[in-house]
Amino acid sequence: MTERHHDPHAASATGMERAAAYAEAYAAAQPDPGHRVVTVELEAREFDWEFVPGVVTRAWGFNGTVPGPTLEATVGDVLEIRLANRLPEPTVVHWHGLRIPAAMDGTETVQRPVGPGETFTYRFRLPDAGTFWYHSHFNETVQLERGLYGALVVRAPGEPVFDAERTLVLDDVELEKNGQVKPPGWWVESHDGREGSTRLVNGKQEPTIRMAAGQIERWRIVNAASARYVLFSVGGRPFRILGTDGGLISAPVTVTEILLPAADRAEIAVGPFAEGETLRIESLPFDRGSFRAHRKPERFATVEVGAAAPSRARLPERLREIEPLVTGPVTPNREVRLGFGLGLKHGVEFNINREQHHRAEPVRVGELQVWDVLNRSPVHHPFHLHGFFFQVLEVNGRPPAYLSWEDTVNVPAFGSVRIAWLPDDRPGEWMYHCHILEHHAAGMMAHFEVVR
Ligand SMILES: [Cu+2]
Repeated sequence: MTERHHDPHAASATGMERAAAYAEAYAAAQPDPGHRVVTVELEAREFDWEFVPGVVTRAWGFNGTVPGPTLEATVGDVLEIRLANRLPEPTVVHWHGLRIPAAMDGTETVQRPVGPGETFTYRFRLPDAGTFWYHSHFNETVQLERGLYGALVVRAPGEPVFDAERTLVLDDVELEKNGQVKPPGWWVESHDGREGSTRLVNGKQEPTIRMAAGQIERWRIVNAASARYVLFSVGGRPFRILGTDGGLISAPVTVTEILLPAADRAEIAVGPFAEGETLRIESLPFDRGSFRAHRKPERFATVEVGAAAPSRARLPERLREIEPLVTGPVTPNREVRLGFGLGLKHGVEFNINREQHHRAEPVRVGELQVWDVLNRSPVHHPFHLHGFFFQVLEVNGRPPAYLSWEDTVNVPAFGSVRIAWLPDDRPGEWMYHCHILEHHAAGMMAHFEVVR
């Protein structure tokens, strides 16, 4: 089933205007002195993939793997991605978490979808270090579920040193008896979003990760699942949070679990462990208000700790300084109400401010935005803002445990999150939406313009 939602509130920019904005953004994308242009060919196509060993699934992905290749570069580099679409349907690629020009955001709002057999080049300078990801932003409930996503790692000089680094892209997939990805469903799935029973790390079902005893690793975790919230645990052991969506936090925070809603990222320092230990990487029970509850831990992978190796890891007390956008009392200038109704098309019709595919008020460059995101529904929603980082001021009226830069935040059922963000000079069409793909498709999203 191909879901092409009619979206009456999308931008009304003409093809000429879009082309001009694209040409301007392309020309402006120049590397910093001493930096380079990292060129990547990405081919979106269908291929055979074994999510489960011995079970052949027709997947959709980039360059024949799920996830697609992990793209790596340094702040100040330009990334140039030449996308070739060999799928039987259109696609676009969204650069999730990147503060790049609107014309390169990779949505149907800012570009014509790339048709089968067509190519499109994204080109932008990388402004921030962190763990990001790229994914289809077209017919998402099908295209992401089949594997059209990958990680993007941007480094900066002077980052903390670890013994090893891994990128763990979490996902789940629902396979039918014949091994093929189950097409999108209705009712329960429209409410909960798709949660597959086959849990994946880097495209493989519950793999084994081998670590050396005595070492500390930096793990970059991306939750690429359509809907699943992962309450991430490594055998219940303490680990340190180093960073979130928008890069490093001020100082490491020690926890035993971290909640990763759909689309969220975290960077953590893991270890040291002792030789011979076996630890489960799992999602602990978490109730997000879905019909299908998670009452038991669910395994994503297993860590096997081998012989000891020397450690050169050094974890500084301070990671970087983050200036708060808001320091005193503040008056919100927008309410974003996440709501729902019932309808025939999707079953549960999720909306924003009572409107599916809402058209919201523009914001002006340089004017501080303080938004109350209010959840008027009995399920949690991961709220995602395209193209800009925000700081979370309050969750259900309380300040968060630490200051961070985010592009995705969980808004608890019947709860609220207050965020602050500053539109820098990147005018154009942007959006915010729930990152449960079924909710997004049903219309829990808003378009808005950043204007000068
Ligand atoms: Cu949602």
